[in-house]
Amino acid sequence: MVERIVSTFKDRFGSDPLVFRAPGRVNLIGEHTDYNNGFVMPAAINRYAYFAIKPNGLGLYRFHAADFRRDYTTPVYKIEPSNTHWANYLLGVIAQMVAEGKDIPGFDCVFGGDVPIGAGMSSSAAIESGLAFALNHIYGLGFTRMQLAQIAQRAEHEYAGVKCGIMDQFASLHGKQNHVLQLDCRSLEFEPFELNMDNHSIILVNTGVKHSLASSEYNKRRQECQAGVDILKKYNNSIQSLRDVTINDLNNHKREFSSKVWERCLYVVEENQRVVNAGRALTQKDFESFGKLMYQSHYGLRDMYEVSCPELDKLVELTEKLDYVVGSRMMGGGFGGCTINVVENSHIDEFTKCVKENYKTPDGKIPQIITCVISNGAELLVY
Ligand code: GAF
Repeated sequence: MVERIVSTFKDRFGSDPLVFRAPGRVNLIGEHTDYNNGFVMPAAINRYAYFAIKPNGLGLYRFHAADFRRDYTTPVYKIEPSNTHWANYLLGVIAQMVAEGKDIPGFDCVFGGDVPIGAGMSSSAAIESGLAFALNHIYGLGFTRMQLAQIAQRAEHEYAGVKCGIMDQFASLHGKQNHVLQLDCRSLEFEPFELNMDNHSIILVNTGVKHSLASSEYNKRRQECQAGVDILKKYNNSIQSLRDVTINDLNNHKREFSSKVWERCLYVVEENQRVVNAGRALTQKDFESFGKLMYQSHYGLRDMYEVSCPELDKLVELTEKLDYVVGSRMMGGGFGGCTINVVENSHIDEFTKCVKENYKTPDGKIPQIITCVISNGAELLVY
């Protein structure tokens, strides 16, 4: 991948670039909690967006998307959302840096990667975070990794139209080899803890579908959670987000909630508690309890938060009968993408065989099955 990006850069722009990469992520548990100021447990994985980049002194941003063989060029004074969908992830980052008062002179950039698109593994966050990290380095902008994550998150809000939380960009920038990151999305404090899964592995199965309502429903969930907070804060003005809400609060005011909003809020409050319990289970190497929490998370996402889909449900249901799978659930925003599974190492082949025999993607293919290696966050590469 690095060679391909560098040689494409040399062919197109005729000089030697610096090369950066930023990873995609998995999330062990804690879904749709980040934008509710709650807890998440992501980890960066060995799938990356790569960037070959160099200032050009021409007053132009010149991008080449190696995976689609497409170009996009714009003068530095004209940063605005584009009709070219992929360019928005990059332009959004520049726009946010400019909004922070930084001067971003023209540069050339070839990028590409191997984070599957639409699989819930944060290919877009890897692109935003990777460019943010690269620009911070080449122009000496002085942002911290957390500030870069916030810039990348705002880029997604403003230029991609998805009002995402901080989890994906955070994980792409802060990943640590063999560690999961337990993040408190309210204080932004986090603790990387070593993931010692003994004789288990984390395996993703890609449904091969991404339903088109993913981003509109995502933004709707955010609004529904806010609607719940607005009700509860009339009674307790210290409530700023669902993170500050207890199940008692919800029960006490249930009559004021529509049934949908109540279920959304209850899911989030319960999921936050699951992340805390899951952290404890993992440190005690109690994989059975951890697995149960994963299933509960999935059922909540399916029945109360309503962001799953038949393909994800089918893959999770398939594992319920397999005693060598300790836990399984949909991962990420939902409406397609991957399930995350914790599987005993001695049965990985059996698991793979079972999935292949019982699930086909909508175009009739065998689903992609990925064994995850937990990796470092965004970095400069020596090539
Ligand atoms: C997507 C978003 F980008 C994240 O911020 C997070 O909300 C996730 O969905 C759901 O947990 O990946």
